[in-house]
Amino acid sequence: MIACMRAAVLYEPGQPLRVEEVELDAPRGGEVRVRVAAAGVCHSDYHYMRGDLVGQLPAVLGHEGAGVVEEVGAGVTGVRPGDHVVLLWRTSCGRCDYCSSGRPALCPRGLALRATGRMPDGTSRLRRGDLEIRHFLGVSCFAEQTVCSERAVLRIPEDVPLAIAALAGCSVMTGVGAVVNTARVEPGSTVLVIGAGGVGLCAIMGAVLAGAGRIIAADLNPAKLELATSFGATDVIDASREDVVQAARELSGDGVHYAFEVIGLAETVTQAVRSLRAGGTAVAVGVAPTSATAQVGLQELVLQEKTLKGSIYGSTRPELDFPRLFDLYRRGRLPLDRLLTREWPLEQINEAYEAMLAGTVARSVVVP
Ligand code: CXF
Ligand code: ZN
Repeated sequence: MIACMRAAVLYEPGQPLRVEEVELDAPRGGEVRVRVAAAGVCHSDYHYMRGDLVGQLPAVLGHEGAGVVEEVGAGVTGVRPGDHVVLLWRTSCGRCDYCSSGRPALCPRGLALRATGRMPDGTSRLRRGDLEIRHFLGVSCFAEQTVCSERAVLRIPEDVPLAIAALAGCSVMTGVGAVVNTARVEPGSTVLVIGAGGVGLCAIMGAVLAGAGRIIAADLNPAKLELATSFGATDVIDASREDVVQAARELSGDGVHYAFEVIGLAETVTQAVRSLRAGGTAVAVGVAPTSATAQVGLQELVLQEKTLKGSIYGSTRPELDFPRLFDLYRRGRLPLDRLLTREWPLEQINEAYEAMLAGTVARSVVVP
C-alpha cells in the first residue's frame, strides 16, 4: 500500500526544508516501515542543507531517529510490528571484512546508501507524483513514517522513551563511542573536548563513564561551557578569550592524554593534536566540509609518538553498544534526559535548526 505522509524535503542546498506531502511505498523484501516517534536535530543534516556535504536531492532528511515498526516486508525476521526501534544511519551487511572485524560503521553498504540515496536494491520508496525523492543515509526520519532496510533498525526496550532513543541513534553513540570505543580512554586519564555542542556533551558523558580524571571542555560560547560543566567537565576553556592549546597544556601539566575535536574545523583538529602530551591520541569526530584539510606537525607526530585518528558513529557495533547505552541510561549513569532540551513539531523544522545554530538548545528532537 502507498502511504501519503508529511515529510521535510531538501530540494537544493541553501534553501529551507519544505514540509510537504510525499508518497511512501510499502516495504519490499528485507525492509520495514517505521512510524517515526522522534527525530533529532543533528548538525550533519545542516551540512547537507548548506552544501558542505553533497548528497542526492531532493531527499527527505533526518537520520537520528526512533519509532515503532508498523509493517515488515518479506523475509524480515529481526523485528515485527509493534517493536520499538532505533534507526541506524550507517547500515552494514554483517558479512564483509569490516563487519567481520567488528567495524560495521566502515561497511561499504552504508557508504553506498549515502552515495545513492536509495534502498540497498537501488530504488527509492519515496516520491512526489513522478518525482523520485531520495532517502537520506538510508533513514530519512524527518517524516511521519520511513521505510528502511531491516539492517537499519535495532529493537530497543520499550521503557526507553523514544525521544531519548532517537538521540542515542546519532549524537550519543557518536560522542560516547568516540571516547569508549574509538579512543578507549582509561580511568584517570586527562581528556580535552573541543566543542561543547550536542555531540561534545556526549563525549564528556563518555569521558565520565570511562573514569577520566580531568575532563576539560573548550568552546567559544560560555553558555555551552556551563552545560559542559553540568555534564561532568572538571575544567573549561573559553576559546573566545584563551588560547586552547596553551590553556589545555597548563591545566593538564604536560598536555592531555586524549583530545576530541567535535566541531569539524581544520584549526581545531590542529589544536587537538598540539594539546596532547607525548604518546597522546587526538580523535577527529566533527564532520568537516569535503575540501577541508588540517595541518599537523610531522615532527611532533613522530618524535612524540602522537596519534591522530578519525571516529565515525562512535566506531559502534550496534548490537553490542545500544543495549549498553540504554542500560546505562536506565541506571542514571547517562543523563540523557538533560541532553534533550526541546521538542518541535515537524512543521517547525527550520526554526529547530536556527535554535541549534544559536546554541540555545543542547539537543532537540522533531516529533512528527
Ligand atoms: C554524519 C557523518 C557524515 C555523513 C552524514 C552523517 N554523522 C552523523 O551525524
Ligand atoms: Zn547525526
